[in-house]
Amino acid sequence: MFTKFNDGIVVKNNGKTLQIRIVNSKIINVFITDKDEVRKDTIAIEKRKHNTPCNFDVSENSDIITIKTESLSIIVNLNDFSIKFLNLEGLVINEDYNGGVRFYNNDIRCYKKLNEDHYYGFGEKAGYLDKKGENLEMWNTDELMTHNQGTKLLYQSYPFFIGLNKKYTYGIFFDNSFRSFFDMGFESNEYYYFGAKGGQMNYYFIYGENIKEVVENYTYLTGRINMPPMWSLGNQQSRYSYTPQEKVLEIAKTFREKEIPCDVIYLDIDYMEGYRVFTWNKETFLNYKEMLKKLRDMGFKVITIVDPGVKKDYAYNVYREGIENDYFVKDKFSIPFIGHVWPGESLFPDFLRDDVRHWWADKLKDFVNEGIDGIWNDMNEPSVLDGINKTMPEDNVHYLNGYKILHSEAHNVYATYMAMATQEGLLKSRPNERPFILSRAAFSGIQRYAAVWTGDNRSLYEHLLLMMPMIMNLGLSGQPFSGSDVGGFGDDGQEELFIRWIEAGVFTPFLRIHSANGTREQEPWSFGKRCEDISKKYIKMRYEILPYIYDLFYIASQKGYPVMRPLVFEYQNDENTHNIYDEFMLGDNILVAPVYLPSKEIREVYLPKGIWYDYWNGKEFEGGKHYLIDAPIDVIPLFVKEGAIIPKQNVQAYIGEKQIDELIVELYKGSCGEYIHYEDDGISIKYSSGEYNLTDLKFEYVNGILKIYINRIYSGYKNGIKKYKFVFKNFNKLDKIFINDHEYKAENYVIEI
Ligand code: MIG
Repeated sequence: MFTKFNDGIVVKNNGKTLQIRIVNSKIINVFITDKDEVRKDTIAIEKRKHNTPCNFDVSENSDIITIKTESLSIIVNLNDFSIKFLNLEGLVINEDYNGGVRFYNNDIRCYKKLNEDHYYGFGEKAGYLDKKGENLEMWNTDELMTHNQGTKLLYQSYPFFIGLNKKYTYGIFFDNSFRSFFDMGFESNEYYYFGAKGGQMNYYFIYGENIKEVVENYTYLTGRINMPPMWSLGNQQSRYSYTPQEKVLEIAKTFREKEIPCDVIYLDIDYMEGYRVFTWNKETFLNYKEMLKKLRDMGFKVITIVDPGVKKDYAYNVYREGIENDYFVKDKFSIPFIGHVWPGESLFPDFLRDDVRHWWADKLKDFVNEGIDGIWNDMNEPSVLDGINKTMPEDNVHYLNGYKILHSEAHNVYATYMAMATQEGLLKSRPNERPFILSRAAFSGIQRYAAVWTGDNRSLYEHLLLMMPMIMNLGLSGQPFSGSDVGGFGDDGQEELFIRWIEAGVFTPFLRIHSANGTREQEPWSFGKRCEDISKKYIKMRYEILPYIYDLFYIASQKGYPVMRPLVFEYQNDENTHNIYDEFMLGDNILVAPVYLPSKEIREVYLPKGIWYDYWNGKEFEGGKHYLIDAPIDVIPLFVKEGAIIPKQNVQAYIGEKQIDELIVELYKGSCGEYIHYEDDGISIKYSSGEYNLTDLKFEYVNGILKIYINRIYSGYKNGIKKYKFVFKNFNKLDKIFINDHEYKAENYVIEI
């Protein structure tokens, strides 16, 4: 009945074909079709040169086929192709409901039994952390009037979720770029389903012993972030728009004068000439080269916005080249499609085509060569202001790998292909530097090309709260590098709200202050001295804990783990954590509990099991309980786990201002602790050929004796740390301290070596 191949099996029955591929022992690809067609990957799947061959056995017994890998059994019913996944103990982890897959013309669905308590992931969705009981939809959408908690469609699409119950965890990635649907127990308490308005029933069942492993396996499939340039982890300032050039320089200077660290300044759409991409406004940015040089001299990086829409204007070379070479997306009559965006009538490069991406990359290269450090892609859903449903018609025509596809299929991946073109352009300009791209729209796999932000929020406390589950679910969906417009984009910023937002924002992976035109100015000093001082305190703290944050990006690049994590990611066995969306973990050592209500100087905090130390005053707490924590306006509740090791460094005005030779290592009391610290030059791609260091820091603490071990486990980077300063937190009794078996005396709980 079935044919066995080296990566799986194919079975045909009742006019349907089922293909099961064993990607590895825990990642199983299921493809079912009622047509004569081959399975297609979307851009989400990372192309790998070497897929590790995986052993599996297949057996057939009347109507049942059983496939066994080292971790799973997959049982297929040959009558209806329904599938069950079991672990090695024989526990059913996931099973089709009522026959599983259905095809209704242009609507395909896969029904599953609903046995899970929680569903996480789905990328950038408003609402809470857990999506059980909701119906969700994936269609990249520019919510023009700014979104709210209930908004269904946002800018990005990640057809991926994680199911959790008391006994197991798994993920499902539905590799389909059409408009897709996920009904997670909205319609029924017995089943859930996912489906799409077209394309293929092509999904991956992803097993993991816990959420961590599911995310690791999901990102094995869809790829992991490359190390970002270190400056992109610094503080970034934006506004729609800083114009003219003198204003940009004034903002930059103010940061330096006030000694508020800042690495990046953004130029929003008004720097362009009539919103023509790759041009500069001849009046307001006449001397842009001089401005760029001055910014560089002050240690600023510059990121400009680049939208996809190319202005229809015969006198404009980008438009002419695009038309002459036939690079734009076409309508159903094969005529280049024209839609209204910022430049007025505009055309949209078909980024799905290789030749179009190379062309765009060349344009971009010349543009950034003049002194631009990174690119911000906006309006790339693509948003069309006068379009039906805010975008282009679904029967518009694109070409992918030489084949015609319709916009209904290209829509959700358009931005990711644009990010790919942008990455190519930045690398053409500076082949040895790490590119930085910020994108508004995205599809699964975007982490290989760009960071994202959560689009047009508002200056409301509700939006400060909302950014937490959004960034956490993005992290669980393979995108570790995201942030929100700090202070809020729409509506006028307010002093207290800004303070609370910056307090939380410095612990999010991407830190950028941004606000809309016409709203109240929103720089750290715009709301008076109190706000300026508190903002400065927290932005400085961001620069202090940069080694810790950078290490988390290293882990993200290796394992796909989020930088900003929901508590359930670390404490899955503690059910109290399962839907906490107003606290988060920065890595596995720091718990952050932002205040997100006005005039609140106290907040309730849940601490998971274990011992925790209040970051500010060292007070010890026993976890597994809720506490009321004082949070005066300049304090965000922060807790550090027992046995934590936190690397820090001295504050700089911007990253790279000073050569940093010293690593400050804070050890928090516990019977033991271990931490791996990563270093490289922070800017070049040399780390990818081995120019980095890994240092294992470890301690044991028994009967007042502390033994520390520093062990260089990989050495490839020469300009690394030369000095360590150990700081001991909460160790009330330190009789003897050894570092690599030499005894040291601590002065004021500090040792420098
Ligand atoms: O239609 O470029 O989300 O960050 O400032 C508005 C102007 C277009 C939307 C982005 C926002 C940006 C703004 N853009």
